[in-house]
Amino acid sequence: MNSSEYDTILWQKLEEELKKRITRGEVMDHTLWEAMEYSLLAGGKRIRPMLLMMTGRSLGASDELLMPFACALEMIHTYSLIHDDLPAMDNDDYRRGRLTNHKVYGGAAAILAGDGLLNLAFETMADTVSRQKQPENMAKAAAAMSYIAACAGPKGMIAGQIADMESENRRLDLSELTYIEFNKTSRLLMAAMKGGAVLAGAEKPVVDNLELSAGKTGLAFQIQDDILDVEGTLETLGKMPDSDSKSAKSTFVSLYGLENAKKQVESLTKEALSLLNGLPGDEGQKVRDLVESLSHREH
Ligand code: GRG
Repeated sequence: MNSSEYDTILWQKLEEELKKRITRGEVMDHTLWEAMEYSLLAGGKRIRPMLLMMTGRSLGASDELLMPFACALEMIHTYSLIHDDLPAMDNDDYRRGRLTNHKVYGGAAAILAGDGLLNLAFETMADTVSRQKQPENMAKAAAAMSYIAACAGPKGMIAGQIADMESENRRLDLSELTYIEFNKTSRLLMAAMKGGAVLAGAEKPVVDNLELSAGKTGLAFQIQDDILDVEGTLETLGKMPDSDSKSAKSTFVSLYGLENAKKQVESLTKEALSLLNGLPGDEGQKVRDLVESLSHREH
């Protein structure tokens, strides 16, 4: 199997699993589930669940244990995008190549769809923890859930989001911007890569290297996002470009300049990759390939 076949098969498996988990319940809840499904199945790149699966596989975890966590992480990521797009936050009209959730279903349903996805993510992880028959697996699953919660929560992604909201229309310095983006963007990549390693029961030095690598990957990812905001189009990005300059936001491009920002993406990616050197097998190479590909992504 070549590399792109492997990626396609894993991607399809994830899509099927996500579809299964978003099957709606009662007729009265129809709008809620439709709104949740609208954003979850809108064809995101699935970077976080792919990284969780590949890292966990490389270190010997089973798909059965990894898959629910991969799906939960994508649900958390999707909720964050729905809420980020709301008029009270970034007020965006397009996401994943289609109208944003609130543009289609209205603000109240979009808030609830985000809440629904977040809760479904934790239900999915908690069910998986409680289903484990072997105590070691139960402990690994509980530790992964706790770490993912911390990354997504008020000391992680949400901390980054409030700092971002509060810094609008103010020029940030590099350390403030790095704090915001590390929390907003790196944290869920850390949840993916360290989460996969924790589920595999990997040794501490391996887990620590993955966490560090994911942190750098997230910053490179965010700088690339800022570059695409300048260089991309609605067609290539699936959302409006130039939104940052319209909202007078400080970005890595506005602080570093475009060329230096590109150099930063390169050097952070190099550092992230060197921390992944020891990741074993073909699956380890997949993780390195994916991290490397993010540095020249076009959407
Ligand atoms: C609302 C609590 C809360 C948090 C929102 C993630 C986030 C925090 C805001 C998104 C703002 C943004 C565009 C950040 C840039 C990095 C990023 C997370 C981009 C979107 O992720 P991709 O490119 O998206 O992986 P897809 O759609 O492919 O999944």
